[in-house]
Amino acid sequence: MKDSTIYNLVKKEEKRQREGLEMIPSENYASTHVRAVLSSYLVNKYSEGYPKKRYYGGNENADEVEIIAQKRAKKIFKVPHANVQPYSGSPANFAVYMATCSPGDTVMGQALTAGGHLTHGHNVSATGIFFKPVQYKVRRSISKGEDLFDFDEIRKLAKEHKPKLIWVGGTAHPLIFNYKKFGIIADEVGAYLVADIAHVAGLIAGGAHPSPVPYVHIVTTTTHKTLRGPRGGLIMVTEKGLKKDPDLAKKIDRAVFPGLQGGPHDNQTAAIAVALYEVAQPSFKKYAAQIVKNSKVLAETLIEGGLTLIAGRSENHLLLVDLTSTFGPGAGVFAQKILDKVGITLNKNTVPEEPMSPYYPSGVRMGTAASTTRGMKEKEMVFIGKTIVKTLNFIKKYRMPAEKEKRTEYIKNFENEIGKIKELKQIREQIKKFALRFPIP
Ligand code: DSN
Repeated sequence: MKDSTIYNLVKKEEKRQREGLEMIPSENYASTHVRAVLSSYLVNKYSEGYPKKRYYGGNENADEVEIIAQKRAKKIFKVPHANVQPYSGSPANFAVYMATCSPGDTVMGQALTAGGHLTHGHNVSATGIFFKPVQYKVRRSISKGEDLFDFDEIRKLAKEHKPKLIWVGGTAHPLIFNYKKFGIIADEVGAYLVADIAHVAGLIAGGAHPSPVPYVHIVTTTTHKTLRGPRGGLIMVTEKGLKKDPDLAKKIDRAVFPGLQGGPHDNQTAAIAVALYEVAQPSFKKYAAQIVKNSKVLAETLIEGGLTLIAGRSENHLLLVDLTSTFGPGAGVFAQKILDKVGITLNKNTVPEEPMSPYYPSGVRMGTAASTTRGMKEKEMVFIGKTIVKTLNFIKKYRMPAEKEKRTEYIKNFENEIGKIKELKQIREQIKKFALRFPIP
């Protein structure tokens, strides 16, 4: 018995992914092996507990799978403890709060609108509701070579609020994180320091980026972004973490289960193990290096095309375009929509000191992890960058209304008008032809 409704939608999604360019920096293409294991018989199993200490029978294979996933994570990231059970990044991060804080404790993280993450203490997230968040920001414009962070300001905030926990890591941060400087500040105030490396885990694992491990107590990550695995999460405890609290690994494990989750998703654990096997191959090193090279070339191409980038550069897999000076506040909406029309998928994003809101933001965020998986290199990045610039030219005459109530109508009209532009249809065909030259796994 086949559910043709869902089957057809899955096939349509496959076509969309093949014929378009995935430039959302948190997306990637998992290998066929990862996808196969995800739909294996492990999907049927219940394994509450940890290997050799389960609450159900029949776990001899699930135990081995989880032990292998743990071993591979520890070896790749050079840590003494890894928990591979978090369902994804947000539960992984919440488990860290459970293990290290009590409700109401002060915590500190990079503001979402400044490139951080919801779970680093944003006010609408459980992490900002059950804990007392202090948020640090970044500078909007810096000179060449400068860091986006103002470390004097971050130190001042930490000393004033004495957080129990500090987060370093973000989702829209185009530069390498200076984990060492964050480590010094955390030590000065006696806070736990957690690196959320969800975006750059693959770059760290592949040796293209420095590791936070010597400077932080805990590391969390998702497994599906630059790490190129299934959707999932990892929490790792470092030697520094065990020195601060010898029970930290146990506390993390207890926070994940039974604190927050029930049975682990064994099929997901197996797929994480497969992804980590792939990460350990020499080809992954080349992949990680190529992601960064591609991102730099894409950044240069966009700048040459007249666009403004936050930090003026990219040092990792992503770049954040500030559209305020070129197309006005809120232009991220127009940019995402018009690029969707030509088959280039990226996301609207807030910029530091965002003048509008997360729903009508003034920037777009894009990345190179997925296109690099397809085998695209510098030459292809130049083509993509030029196509983005050419396409964005068509949003020149639009300005997001300042009055909120006028926006829905205005955007509808914008969509109608761009739907009639012949050149956009031609660009869509070019992108399709180009994308099909680079197969997806
Ligand atoms: N949604 C992820 C991202 O796009 O960066 C973060 O959770």
